[in-house]
Amino acid sequence: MSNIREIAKKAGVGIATVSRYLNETGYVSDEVKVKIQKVIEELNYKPNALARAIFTKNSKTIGLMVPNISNPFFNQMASIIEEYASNMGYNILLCNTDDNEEKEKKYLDVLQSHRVAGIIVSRSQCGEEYKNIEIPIVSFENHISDKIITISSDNYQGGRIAFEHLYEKGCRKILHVRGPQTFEATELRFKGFVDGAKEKNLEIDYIEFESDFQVKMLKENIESIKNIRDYDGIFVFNDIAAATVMKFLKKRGVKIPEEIQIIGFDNSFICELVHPSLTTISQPIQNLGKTTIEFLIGLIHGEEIPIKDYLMETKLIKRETTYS
Ligand code: XLF
Repeated sequence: MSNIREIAKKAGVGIATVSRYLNETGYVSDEVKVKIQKVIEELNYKPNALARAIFTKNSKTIGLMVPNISNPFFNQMASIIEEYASNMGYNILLCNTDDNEEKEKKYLDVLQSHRVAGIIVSRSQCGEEYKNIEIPIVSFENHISDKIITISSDNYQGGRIAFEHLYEKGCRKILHVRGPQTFEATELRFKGFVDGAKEKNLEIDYIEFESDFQVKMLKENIESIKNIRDYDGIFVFNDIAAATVMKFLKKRGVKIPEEIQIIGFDNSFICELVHPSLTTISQPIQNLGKTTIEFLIGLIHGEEIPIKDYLMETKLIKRETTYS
């Protein structure tokens, strides 16, 4: 494989000039740039990214940890982040943690050893591990520490909106399918929903899902509900789980929305793929993704961004699983 010495020799310039050109660390005239670039292409030279990262202190690579790549919400979020990062000259190293603490810790080590310039972590299941990390970090949803920016939707408000909608549409026997208790976002949705119900002196039943990443697991959970026809409204903690609940209801011959109205959370593309189309609470995914990556790149470039929790508004998207 060709190296920097050969490039310098073939281009008739010094090694230091080639290094300045490759690492963008100093002046190189336009004429010399063209010469060097021509030789690079002739030799099909590929710079050693890791060596360059150590030298320039910016690998131009960002670690993106997602909890569940098969959830439509997170694959949509990952592609928004990837597109923005790429436009800013950054590459993404994607890690799927499966909401597993050990996997997250392992990826944290891997990302650091690859000298990433910064890390975005979604729904983190760790805390301590982030304390001594010096590279910029932005957290999506779970709050890790007061030294790390957290970005999320206003999940509490979303839970309240979901309750108000079901109540307004006449539901009085309501079931909530709650997310795992380690998901801060879905716990807030649950709290907002229950607080709304309390104001109307209504009791809410709930069952808890253990995860959102295996449809099979969700299915087993929902199939354990025997008395589903006792309910006239269901709020499910996210859209992928809501689609699973809908499948189960239909299998039991329940008419949606005539017998049971149902509402999800996210506004991911599956809302339009299921039948009837799913009413949901939208997370402003475009804005969440863009702000997360913008903040991270800002921190990498040394910008002063206030370290706090940033909340983004949610809103009701009415479709066919609730009355219009
Ligand atoms: O972590 C929460 C639960 O699932 C996240 O925002 C999601 O709603 C995505 O589907």
